[in-house]
Amino acid sequence: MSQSAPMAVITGLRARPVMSPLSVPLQTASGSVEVAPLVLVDLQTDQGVVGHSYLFAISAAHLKPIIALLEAMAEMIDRRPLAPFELERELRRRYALLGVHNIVLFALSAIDMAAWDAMAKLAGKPLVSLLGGRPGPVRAYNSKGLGLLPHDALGAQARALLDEGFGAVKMRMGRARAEDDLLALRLVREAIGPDTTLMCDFNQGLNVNEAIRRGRMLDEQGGLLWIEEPIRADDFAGCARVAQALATPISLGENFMGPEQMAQALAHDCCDFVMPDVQRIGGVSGWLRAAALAQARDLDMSSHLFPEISAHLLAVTPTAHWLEYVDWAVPVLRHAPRIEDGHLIIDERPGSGVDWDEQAIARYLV
Ligand code: SMN
Ligand code: MG
Repeated sequence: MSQSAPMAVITGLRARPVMSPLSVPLQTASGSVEVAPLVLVDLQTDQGVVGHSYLFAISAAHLKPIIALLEAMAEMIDRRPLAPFELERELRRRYALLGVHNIVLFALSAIDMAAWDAMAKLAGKPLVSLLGGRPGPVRAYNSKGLGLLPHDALGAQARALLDEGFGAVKMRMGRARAEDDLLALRLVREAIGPDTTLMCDFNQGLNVNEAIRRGRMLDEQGGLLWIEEPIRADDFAGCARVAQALATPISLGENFMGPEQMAQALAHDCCDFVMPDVQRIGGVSGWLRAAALAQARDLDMSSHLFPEISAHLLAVTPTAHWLEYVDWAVPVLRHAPRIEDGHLIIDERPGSGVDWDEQAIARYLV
């Protein structure tokens, strides 16, 4: 056997808040995003390698509590081996009484992602290779825009999003009147042509009865690959009633809080497609378990936000479906993801695709 390098040990964690400007503001049925509040995490090791990850805090008000959690966890894992599954077990044990949920899970996921990034950098490989896959193209849709815009702005924005190199886009729905969503759908479809893949997202904006009523109208109009989060995301029984009633597939998952909650949701047969979010599902480690749950039920699995690391993960996901592309972290990244012919191209650089542009960070730091 060849001699292997000694196991790296964690020596510190730095979490910095930035406000990253969006190239296209996004208005949804549950609030708008104009600037992305991000927490940038650096996990230091005794071998000089630093692992990176970032979190989306949703609102600037949540930056401080998330950073406080990260700093508390940093003390718990100080001097521990750089072994993500062990870190996860330890942190889950320490947070059992508080509950491994929501922003606790965000912080845990950030540490996990940074630990995997550092391991890949130490191995000199892209994360996808460390996980048993290969770098290459991952099919992606452009999710940057098509918020609840005025009708006359939709066509031009849809075409502009495709012109960035994509063959698929997602539009938001949940206007006060169903007829206005249907008109928006017709206008976007006219602008993108019959063969472009189109998804829609209600961001939990409806109740069960209204979701069934509107969903039937969308079924009739046709042409949507999926209807995302029509109702409250954790009402699994309600989601199951909606999915049962409609022909268009229902996609859920950005609010699955860890693989455990995903399993509970799937036990209700509440959706046709899943799309976990790497900061809520438990980072790389949580994603791998979620991918097995999706595989066991033969459910197509897409990603939510975080396209840089999610591309590596989808490339090793048995039922991989679509990567959601947004550019929200691009202002602080050294390398923007490369998009070609409807795909994000994972390149050969070691790590998870997250490296900082320190000059830009200095500009956006809060
Ligand atoms: C979304 C998520 C987070 C912020 C804005 C919009 C949306 C999506 O649900 O799936 O992209
Ligand atoms: Mg969504």
